[in-house]
Amino acid sequence: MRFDVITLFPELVRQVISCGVTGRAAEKGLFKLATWNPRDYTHDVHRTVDDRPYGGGPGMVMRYQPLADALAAAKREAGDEAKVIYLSPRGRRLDQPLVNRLVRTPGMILIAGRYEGIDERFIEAHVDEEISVGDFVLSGGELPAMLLIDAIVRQLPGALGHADSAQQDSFMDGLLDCPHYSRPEVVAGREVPEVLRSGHHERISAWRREQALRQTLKWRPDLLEKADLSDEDRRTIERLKRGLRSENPEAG
Ligand code: 9D3
Repeated sequence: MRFDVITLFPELVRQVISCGVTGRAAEKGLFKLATWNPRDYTHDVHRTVDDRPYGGGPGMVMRYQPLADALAAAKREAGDEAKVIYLSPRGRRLDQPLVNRLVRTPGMILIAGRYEGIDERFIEAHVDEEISVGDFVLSGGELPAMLLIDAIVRQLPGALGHADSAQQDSFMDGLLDCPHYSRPEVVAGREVPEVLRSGHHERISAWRREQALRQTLKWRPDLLEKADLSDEDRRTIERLKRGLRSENPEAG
């Protein structure tokens, strides 16, 4: 897999991706990252990448030509088939199903914008897909591009030390995770739940499933509508709801 990122801050993207899981995956050769700076494709002495918006208004717009020339350079290395993705506040919201689809593509060219955005004609002419990371305002597309790369790379076979962590992530897909504990057995007067020390693997699995349902009911009840639930899960949820209501009679 390869990622080509078109960005005014290539060192930022490289530094973040070089850390942790993504850094080790790069060392293992699981993916390649190349960056392309539109500023390197300008022709004026000031190396101008932005200009004032037609029609007036605040802020600046990224110029078409440096972006198009940076993209052409990226495509010469990535290949003409590489999908071009623009990280954009108006795009489709990133979620795990979208990540899982992108994991199955050989690579992509990511466009990270700055200022108020990029010239619309660049999007019309060159962009295949627009992706947003959520309904809040950021200063540019670099963090969203890094976030997307991180989410994809950790799904690549061999990226995680623990062989089936990614598998387990997608297995648990739809529910929040259960709580985790490590040594010592007692800390600040709080004990590790007894069942986790019992060595009884069936009881541990049942406990973790119930905890996952409990966390989801408490923090993200909306997720339960789409989650893949067994009849046993549904009975557990009804029992947990009765428990929650007696703790907090105001809530649903
Ligand atoms: C005043 C209208 N703003 C649009 C919401 C202008 C604007 C703000 C921030 C235009 C671009 C940006 C920079 N944001 C991104 O490049 C971006 C982004 C984001 O701000 N939120 C969530 N996902 C993304 S993906 C790229």
